[in-house]
This record gives sequence, structure tokens and C-alpha cells, in this order.
Amino acid sequence: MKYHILAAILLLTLLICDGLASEKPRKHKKVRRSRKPALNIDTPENLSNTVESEENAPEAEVVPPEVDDVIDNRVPFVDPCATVHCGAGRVCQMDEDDEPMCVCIPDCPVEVEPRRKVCSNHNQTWDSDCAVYQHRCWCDVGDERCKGDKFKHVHIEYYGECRDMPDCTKEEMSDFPRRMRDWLFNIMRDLADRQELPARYKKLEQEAETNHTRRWTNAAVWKWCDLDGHPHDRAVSRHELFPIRAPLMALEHCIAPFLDSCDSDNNHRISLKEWITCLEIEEDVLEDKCEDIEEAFSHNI
Ligand SMILES: [Ca+2]
Ligand SMILES: [Ca+2]
Repeated sequence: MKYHILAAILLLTLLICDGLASEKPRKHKKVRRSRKPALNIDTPENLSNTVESEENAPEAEVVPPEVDDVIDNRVPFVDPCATVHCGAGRVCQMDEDDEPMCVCIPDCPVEVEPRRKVCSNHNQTWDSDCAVYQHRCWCDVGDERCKGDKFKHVHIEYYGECRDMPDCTKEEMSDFPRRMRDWLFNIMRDLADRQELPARYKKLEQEAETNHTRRWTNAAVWKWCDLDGHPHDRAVSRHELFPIRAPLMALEHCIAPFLDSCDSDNNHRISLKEWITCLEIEEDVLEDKCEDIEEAFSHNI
């Protein structure tokens, strides 16, 4: 009987141990299954836990407040040349008294590409526009490298090497204002299509699209206002004409005589009236048109 009881106790002990042993892995499996999805779900609770754990992390204390103080106490370096605008061919440098001053550009980049070459008003090919402006600066300041007084006013006539330009015939010249008007309108339209037309000119462009009698006038007004930039004085100087003159010269040999003819009173400035007349647009006085455009635009902002 005793043996039976002992055998029963032993069997029971074995069963209990076995049962516990087999239950352990199940508990682990349960834990793994229940934790895994929680890692992928950013519940507000999990997020707040993350923030809290990051706030408590030692990394947060790596940057002590003293470091910020050191940065704040440093004298900030402001480049005095940052606000100085030097003309073409000049760069800003500090003089002996640590004052910013414009000097002739010391070195122009060495250009090997023919398309970087420019043709000057003396019909001479230069390596780059930089070289032209640098030389003009030398003559302006009396540098010994200046090759003569005539270079005091040297400027770029057109891009590319100098070439023989065919003469603009009478017939070509008489047709040129029409072609120029057409070109101006198409440029304005292209800029509008590409969302590159400044907002203050959009109304002009839209009116030109819908009202054909305004097409040429509005395109002409837009370009004239656009060219009258520096100085903004209701007149387009020779310098301000550069953005249309130089790039077009290689393509349109009549552009130079055409633009020269626009300055009818020969004061080296093209007024809006002269511009409109030159483009053969019949329109009354438009002298303050640019101001009106800018004023209307600023009121609509
Ligand atoms: Ca001007
Ligand atoms: Ca004039």
C-alpha cells in the first residue's frame, strides 16, 4: 500500500513538473505575440512614452546652456561687402582702413568656349564679357593696363565672335517694327504661359489676349516698363536696352539700327512715346503707364 501511495505521489510530482515545464514556453510565446504589433502602432500613448523616454535620455543633456551663451556672446561676423553693389567689371574689397570699396575685378575666368566670346562696339572679339568690363574699369581708374581712352566706353555689342553683319536694307527696316511688335507679344505670352511674367503685368497680358486692338500696345508697354529698371526714371537708356540688344544682334541684324532710330530726339534715352512711335503703334500719350501698373498692382495686394 505504502508503495502504491509513494508511486502515486511520485507520478503526481512528475506530472506537475512536466505541466509547469510545458507551460513556460507557451507564456513566452504569448508575450511575444502580444508585444510585436504594439511596436508598429503609434498610438498617442506610445508616442507620449517615446517623447518621455527621449526627454529623459542622457543625450538631451549633452548641450549645456553655457554653450548657447558662448555662441550668443560671440561678435557676429558681418561682411561689409555684402551690402555693397559694384558695377560690371568691379568687385568689393576692403581697403587699408577696413572700409569696403569697389575695385577692378582682379581676374576674369579663363574662357575657352567660343560662345563665351563677345563682340565689342569697336568690332573686336573679347574672350568674355568679364574681360570687356574689366578693361573698361582699368581705363576708368587710370590703370596702366588700359590700352587707350576709347576703351573708357567699351561695351558689348553682341554675344559671340565678331562677324560681318549684313546691312539692314530699307525693305527689312520698314518691316522690322511689325516683326518686333510680334516678337514682343509672343515673348510676353510665353512668359505668362510659363508663369514667369511678373504679377503686375498679368492684366496687360490678359487684355492683350482678349482685345486684339490692345495686343501690340500692351506688349510694347510691358517691355518698355520692364527695361526701365536702373535707374527707374521713365526712360530707357542704352545700358537698359542691353537685355534685348545684345542677344538679338546675332539673330536680327536690323535690331541695332532699329533701336538707334527709336531715340528720335537723340538724347540717348528712349521715352515711352518714342518707343510706341518707333514700333508704329498709333496710341496717345502713355507716359505714366508703368506707374499706373505698379500703383494698381500695389492696391490689389
Ligand atoms: Ca531708366
Ligand atoms: Ca530720346
